[in-house]
Amino acid sequence: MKAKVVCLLAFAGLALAACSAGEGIVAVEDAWIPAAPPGAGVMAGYLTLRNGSAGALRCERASGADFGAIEIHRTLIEDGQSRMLRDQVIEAAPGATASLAPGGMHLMLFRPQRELKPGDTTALTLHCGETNVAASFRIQEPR
Ligand SMILES: [Cu+2]
Repeated sequence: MKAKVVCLLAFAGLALAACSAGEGIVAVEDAWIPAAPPGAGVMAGYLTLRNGSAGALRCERASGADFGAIEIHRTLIEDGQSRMLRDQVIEAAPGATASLAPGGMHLMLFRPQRELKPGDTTALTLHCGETNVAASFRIQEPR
């Protein structure tokens, strides 16, 4: 059984995360959330997950105190129509990178519990089997 690893990242955009000894580095880069109009019931979260560890990462769940619920979605364009698939899994083989970006996979962040303005940050955790990956997401103007 692999030990539980908690990775902490102080600021979005930093490349390094601190992990417990004996595990490789799992790093979150470019973790951001497009700003939404005040009162919006849902926001989206994006990040790049770099798996420098020896084991595959498979993240099936995410959590964060600033949201009522979080799902992992994938946007699909079919016949010019955009729709979202739920219950997606973020996967990264050892040495590989998973990207969540506009138009593809994203964290769907329901019911913000406080107003999140550009420049604010919010802490989210990806739950990847025995590994929890925590990252600070920065609220930014939409790209
Ligand atoms: Cu979605």
